[in-house]
Parts: sequence; structure tokens; C-alpha cells
Amino acid sequence: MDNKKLIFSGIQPTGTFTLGNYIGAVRNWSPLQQEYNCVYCVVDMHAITVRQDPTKLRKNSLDAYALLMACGIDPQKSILFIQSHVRTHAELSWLLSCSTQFGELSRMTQFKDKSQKHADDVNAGLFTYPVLMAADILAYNADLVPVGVDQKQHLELARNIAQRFNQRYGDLFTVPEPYIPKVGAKVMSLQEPSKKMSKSDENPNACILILDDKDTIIRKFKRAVTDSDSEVCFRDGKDGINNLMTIYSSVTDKSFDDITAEFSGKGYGDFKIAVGEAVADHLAPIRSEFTKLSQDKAFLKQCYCDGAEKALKYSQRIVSKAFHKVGFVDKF
Ligand code: ATP
Ligand code: LTN
Repeated sequence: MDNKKLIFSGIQPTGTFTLGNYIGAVRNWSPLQQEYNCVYCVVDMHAITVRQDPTKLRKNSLDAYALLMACGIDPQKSILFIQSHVRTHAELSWLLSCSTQFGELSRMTQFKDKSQKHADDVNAGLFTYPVLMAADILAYNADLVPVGVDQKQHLELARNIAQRFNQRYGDLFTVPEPYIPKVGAKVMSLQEPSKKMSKSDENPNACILILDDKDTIIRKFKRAVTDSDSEVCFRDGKDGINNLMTIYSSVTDKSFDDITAEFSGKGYGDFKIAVGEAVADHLAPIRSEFTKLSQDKAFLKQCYCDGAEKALKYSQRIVSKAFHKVGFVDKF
């Protein structure tokens, strides 16, 4: 093994990725492949904490895998796999759940939000979701975890679980650090800019999907909720415009000052169209790569089977040490 640091991250196959998933997380995964050993995962086991249609889940998982490749993740460079294919995640999750307190899990804001949203199905998996996420990360002794800001609390918990396990049983796990982008760590809904953009939003105008065509993208931006002012500038109280500026800045690399100068004297209408065009141009190559990849089912299968094999081999070394440390009888 080389001494490069290890990156781990995952995304749920709960639908086509939004521009929020892309800017806040997935977009940053591909460049990291140059400098780090990377492990990326489609977390289908996390997805079933909310009711899923089985046929749709299977399709969404394969699409999510192909989308990650279309976003530049190369299965030759990184370990890219589907979570349920690698048993060590569930195994380690059980061990870690016995080092996690009920009180800690009760404080997770995602649990509070999701149990309100799905009040008819507040299942145990929704509650222990962050333990499985900790297992994903710790099974690879990941150093860095690139995520959007909404996952910071879960990552903090993963750090606490790692430290507690190490104290109880002796050093084993690396305590992971979050890796959160400076711009775009929380892309907001286009319809309610005080809420995060989310794959599972019921209002289709609230989010841009990364496979939306150019006309749809421009139409959604034109309808984006803004304020009654007319100046394109980043300021408190201008949530809608701040969000559009963040999006425009992250796809064009322009600074907020440059954007304000570019649109001085022009109205919100011109700005919204410019954002729509920049986003559509940025996403076009991903869309065509995805179309190409998803036609080659045999190739995709070869990639995810290969990925699962490598992931199991890597994580098994660490998880079997954890089994030994807690006092399970060795098999070999
Ligand atoms: P769901 O709506 O099904 O709960 P989600 O859209 O929140 O899903 P996840 O699969 O839970 O997406 O998240 C994948 C990654 O995308 C995570 O790193 C998360 O932090 C990031 N992310 C999700 N939404 C946003 C957003 N609006 N802005 C920035 N990053 C985001
Ligand atoms: N909970 C994450 C998805 C996720 C993840 C992970 C992210 C599952 N396991 C491990 C980073 C590392 C979310 O985005 N909702």
C-alpha cells in the first residue's frame, strides 16, 4: 500500500442527483482521485430507511452507479461499489451500534426531520442510520469524508463512535475529518430558498436534476423565488439571489464581486437566464456520458462486481480486527 490518505463518501439512490448533491458533494469527488485513494459507494441500505418501491430502488441504484461514473469517477482509479454487495458494512454497523448511545441518536436533526416527514414509518433503521454511516466510513479507516454541510452532525457522531471504540478496545479506527466545500455546501430549494434542495422534494420546480434538459433547467431557474429588490448582490435576507449566485459561482468559477459587476444595471430576469444557461452547459457532458454508459449494462455490472470485491477485501481486514477486539472467536 502507498501512504496516500483515504477518502470515503456515499450517496443514496433515492432518485436522480440534484444540483445540490452535485455541487455540495459529487462534483468534488472526481478531482480527489488524483491525490488520494478513494472509495465511493451507492448507499442502497441507507435508502430503505424510507419506504422505497423495490423495482424503482433497483433501477435508481444502477442509475446512481452510472451517474457517478458520468461525473468522472473512474472505477479503475477508485473503488466504486454498491453498499449492499459488501457485507462488512452491516456487520460493523452492529458492533458500532453497541458503542452508540440512544441519547446521541435522538439528537440527530436528520432523524427529527425525517421522522416528522414520514410519521407513519418511524422505523429503527431511520434511527440507527448514522451508525451504518459510521460503519461505512470506519470500515475503510477513511481520513476524509467529502459531504455537504447537512452531513456534518452525522460525521461528528462517527468521530465520537470511533474514539469511544478505540478507548474501550484499544486503537483501531482512524478518526475521520469532514471535507466540506467553501462555496455550495448547502444549495437551497429554488421554490423555498430557506430549505435545502433535496432529491425527495415533491415540488419538481424546487430542484434541478442533473439529467434535466436545457429547456427544463432554464424554465426552473426563471421560476425561482427571489425578492422584490432588483440588485444582483450577495446580502443577508436575499436567500433566493444568494442561492443563485452560489450556483452561478460554482459552475463558472466567477467571484461574487464579478457576478455583481456583470449584472449591474440588469434585472433578475437576465441573471436567471444566465444561471440557467451556465448550469445547462456545465451539465450537458454528464448527461450524454450517462446515456452512453447506461446502455452498456454488461460493462456496468463488471465494474460494480469488481468494485464490491475490492471493497470487501479492503474492509474485511479492518472489520475482522474489530471482531477480534470485542472478543469474538477468531475463525482463522
Ligand atoms: P434525500 O432527499 O433522499 O434525503 P439528499 O438529496 O439529501 O437525499 P443524499 O443522498 O442524502 O441526498 O446526499 C448525498 C450528498 O449530497 C451528501 O454529501 C449531502 O451532504 C449532499 N447534499 C444533499 N443535498 C445537498 C444540498 N442541497 N446542497 C449541498 N449538498 C447536498
Ligand atoms: N448519509 C449520507 C449518505 C452516506 C454517506 C456515508 C456519506 C451514507 N454513508 C458515508 C459519506 C460517508 C447522506 O448524504 N445523506
